[in-house]
Amino acid sequence: MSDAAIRGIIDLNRYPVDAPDSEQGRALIARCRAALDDRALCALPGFVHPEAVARMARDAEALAPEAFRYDRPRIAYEYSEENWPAGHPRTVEHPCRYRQLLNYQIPNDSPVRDIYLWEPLREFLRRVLGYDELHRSACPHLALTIQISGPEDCNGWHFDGTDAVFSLLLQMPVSGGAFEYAPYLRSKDEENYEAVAATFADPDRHARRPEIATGTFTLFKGDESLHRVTQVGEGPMPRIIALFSFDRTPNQIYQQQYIDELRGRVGTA
Ligand SMILES: O=C(O)CCC(=O)C(=O)O
Ligand SMILES: [Fe+2]
Repeated sequence: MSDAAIRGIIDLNRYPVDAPDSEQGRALIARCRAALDDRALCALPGFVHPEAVARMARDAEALAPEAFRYDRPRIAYEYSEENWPAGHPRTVEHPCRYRQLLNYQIPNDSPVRDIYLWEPLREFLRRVLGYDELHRSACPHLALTIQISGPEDCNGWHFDGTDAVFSLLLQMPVSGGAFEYAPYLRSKDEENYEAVAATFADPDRHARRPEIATGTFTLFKGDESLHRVTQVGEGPMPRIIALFSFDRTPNQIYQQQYIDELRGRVGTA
């Protein structure tokens, strides 16, 4: 990816991701880190130029007929074999419906992939998170995905299974489709089920709804922060968001993890 080509996509004057050791680059990293520490979310508005955002949204809509349809209630947690009492936050199911373009369906020459594969961005994110290593996911399905949500689609309350999630909002519907979250609601040591239940019951009181404009690149601590996307309203424009998957260990393939887990369960691993 040439410098000029990436400059046509990312606003590098505003966000000097490619110069992490410059004064401005260091300041940007510090600002992102402070936002993540403070509220589990760092939004970089105008990260991608409007024309590039519009093209990405158009390309995604053109591919939408091929996207996979998900329509199955989910619980907020990874499934476990423990039996939780009815009504416990671990058993409550939330509607979850959207279409998703999987990694292998997104063309190699698309600008969302240019962003994902651009080395300076990976290095920038690694520095923001303060990790020794940060790798692009090797998953042929979920490394880079685009979610497309039309009327009545939504993403139910959940915690992510990965440390950090990176997204780029490409299009917003006329109504609904808001991202809501409760920052650092749980930690590695404290599940804080009462607060989770309270958030399910009264999101207006317990969750935040940050204004996120299209073209915003967002870093989010989704593993510790409960979040959802509210139902999209009627109208022709779907909500479209690109999701970039990175991991602290190399060669992560989500499907392989599931297969390994299943093997572990039936004792043939
Ligand atoms: O669409 C969003 O804003 C968030 C998506 C999300 O939470 C996820 O895919 O895990
Ligand atoms: Fe999530």
